[in-house]
Amino acid sequence: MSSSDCIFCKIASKDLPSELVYEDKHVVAFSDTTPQAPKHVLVIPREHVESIMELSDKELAAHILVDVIPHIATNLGLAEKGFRVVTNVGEQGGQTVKHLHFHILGGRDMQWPPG
Ligand code: DGP
Repeated sequence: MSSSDCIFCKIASKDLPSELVYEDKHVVAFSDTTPQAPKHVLVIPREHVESIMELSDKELAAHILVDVIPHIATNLGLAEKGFRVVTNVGEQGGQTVKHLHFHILGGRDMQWPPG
């Protein structure tokens, strides 16, 4: 299912351009347009899922976390020094795009706590 007014659905279907980093049958990853670190990639399911609160497909969740994110982080050269994975949920979580996405951030020291 895709949502006709969702920009990430349009990126997944290539109706909107993106700097593609990775894609397969279930997942697309592309560079963030407002990078918060030297390497900043967004990983999304092709299927429109609003956030992890609506993510019921365990195979898809495992694919993203076990296969895709480590693969991309390795390809970006982030595996050795480390990186951060973030998924914002809802208003107080700071989610601005209502299509599930995992931020991969790396290439600099990260601070904690986040803002
Ligand atoms: P969040 O705040 O967690 O919902 O993150 C949304 C991210 O999506 C934010 O870092 C900016 C990025 N973004 C928004 N619109 C676009 C777009 O059209 N293309 C790309 N590549 N990134 C976008």
